[in-house]
Amino acid sequence: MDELVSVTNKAVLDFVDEARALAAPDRVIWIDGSETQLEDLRKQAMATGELIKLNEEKLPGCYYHRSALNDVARVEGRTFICTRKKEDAGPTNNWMDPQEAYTVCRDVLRGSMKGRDMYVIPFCMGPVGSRFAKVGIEITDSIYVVVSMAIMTRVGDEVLKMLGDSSDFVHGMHGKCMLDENKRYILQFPEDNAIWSVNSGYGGNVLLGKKCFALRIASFQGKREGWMAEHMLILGIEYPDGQVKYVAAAFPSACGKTNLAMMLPPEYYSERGYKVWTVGDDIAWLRVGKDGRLWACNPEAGFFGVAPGTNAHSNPNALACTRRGTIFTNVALNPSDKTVWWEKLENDPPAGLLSWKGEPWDKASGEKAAHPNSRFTAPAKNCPCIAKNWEDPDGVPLSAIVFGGRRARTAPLVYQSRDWDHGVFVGSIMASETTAAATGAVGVVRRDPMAMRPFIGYHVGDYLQHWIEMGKKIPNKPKIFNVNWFRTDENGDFLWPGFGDNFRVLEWIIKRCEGKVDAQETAIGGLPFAGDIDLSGLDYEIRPGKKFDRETLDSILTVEKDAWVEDTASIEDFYASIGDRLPAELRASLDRLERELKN
Ligand code: GTP
Ligand code: SPV
Ligand code: MN
Repeated sequence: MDELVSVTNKAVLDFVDEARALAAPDRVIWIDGSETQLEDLRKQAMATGELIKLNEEKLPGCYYHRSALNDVARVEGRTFICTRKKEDAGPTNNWMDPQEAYTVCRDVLRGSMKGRDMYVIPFCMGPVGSRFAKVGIEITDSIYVVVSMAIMTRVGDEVLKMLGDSSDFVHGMHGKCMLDENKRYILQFPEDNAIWSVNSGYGGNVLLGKKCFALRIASFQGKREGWMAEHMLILGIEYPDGQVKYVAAAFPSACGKTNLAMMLPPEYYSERGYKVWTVGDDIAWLRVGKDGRLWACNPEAGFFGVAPGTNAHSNPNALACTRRGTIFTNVALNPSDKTVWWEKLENDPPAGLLSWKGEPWDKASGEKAAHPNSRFTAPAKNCPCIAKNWEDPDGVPLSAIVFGGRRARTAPLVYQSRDWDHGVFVGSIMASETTAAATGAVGVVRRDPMAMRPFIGYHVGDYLQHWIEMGKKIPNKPKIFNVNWFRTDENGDFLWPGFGDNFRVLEWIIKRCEGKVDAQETAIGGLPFAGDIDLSGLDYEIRPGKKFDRETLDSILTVEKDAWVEDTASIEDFYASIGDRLPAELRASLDRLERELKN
């Protein structure tokens, strides 16, 4: 028997009826957002082993989950943009004809929820009631998805109330089905405001509010409506005098957004009263404010963060987020006291760990206890450094936009673009080594414009053009920079200390925005004079016996012409793939770069 509900929105009811007729669940359960209902669902999931309750004293309200072994990351190869015209999906996306896509998915979903419950999750991206917030309805047969969406977004009756009788919502249809990876499909229909996801139960494939909606569908909406949806963290830097400056930064998956968003400034700075406040760690919706500045909102309500590497030194704030009300996925489990572990959490793993696969873990085997893409799903309100204004419907005004990839060589520690259009060029030529956040090879350098390659819901050339057009609408533009925390030496050791010490680079960036420091003009843009990066109190060993010093800093603040000439060849290939939708402004910037590298 279905639960009795009094939903009157015809479009929502039709959508749910259609899903019920197709998937044939035993019952339909409407998620109302109440703690009582969520607790009941967690209990059901515990009974089947889908969730394991963790130690209530050490990790109150926390749960452990393992996904299927074949289902541990986003699947870019099986993610499609289903526009009516193939050319509108562009060269960076897989494309499927919408009619064919619906047919394929219907065949997979048909009868797939027999013997299961179907949950209807009304969710809101952005604070409920905000004029910029957007509503989705996600249908799913996974309790894991329900409880995760309840952390990552705002869910329940208040969202339906906000929607009223409007049909302006994203139709999200998810079914775990048989978790068959050969029939796994993550389908976005930007022209229909719809997302269909089948045969996965993991993260970005199934928490439809996140990458599928807040980036792929929203980027398409933003192009139409004159705003932008970007893969960016948002942070505020508080100065000793109480002023706060905001920065948004786009780094590809697993390239340091959560860490930068929650960073603790080095002691040298914190002692003087500098602080960092988190507004968001993964997604930013950007709009031009009435004051002519660019304003950024975080549409999410939680953090879906990479667990390995998170510890009391690298990111104490992220660790603090995970101490209550958190779901851990694919980390290692300590069954004796029901706590969790992952690589680099502490130096010594406790004895008797079960690996992310659920097997006794043998440290000597060389296998990782936690999957490299294991994650925590934690409420944003847990974050000790969450900005007081993080839910302000207007967002926060940006002083700077920062792009950055994971590159062992070529890209210097930091440089500044000459102006907005050149900044768009700098974002468009971003390249980064692939990581475990998506299936496939790790460590392969690929072009990843604005860290959005897997998330642009339309043609990349049109997307870059939209960036150029937006620049014309922002009278008081943020300055645009590029950073690279990941330069390595010949042994593969990181040359730059990273993490909290990245504050030193942020400080230079804000000084540049305020015209308080000079830069050396080069072919790629403005680089700092090494003396202007404050190294006070910095003590970092690149490897035992080799300390970071001024010389190391010089080495990552130079433009290596040979490497850049090699890079421009690969940029030419990438631009050629974009074809005639490449903005002329970007072509001109590449020509200028090539010319200046010859001098
Ligand atoms: P997604 O959630 O996939 O979008 O990832 P993210 O961009 O938020 O990356 P996150 O901050 O989780 O960092 C991913 C990995 O990069 C972790 O293993 C971190 O330890 C490592 N990392 C983050 N910041 C730095 C840094 O400044 N230097 C170095 N060397 N590693 C870093
Ligand atoms: C990313 O891959 O950029 C993530 C994780 O933030 S997921 O939600 O799985 O996309
Ligand atoms: Mn991300």
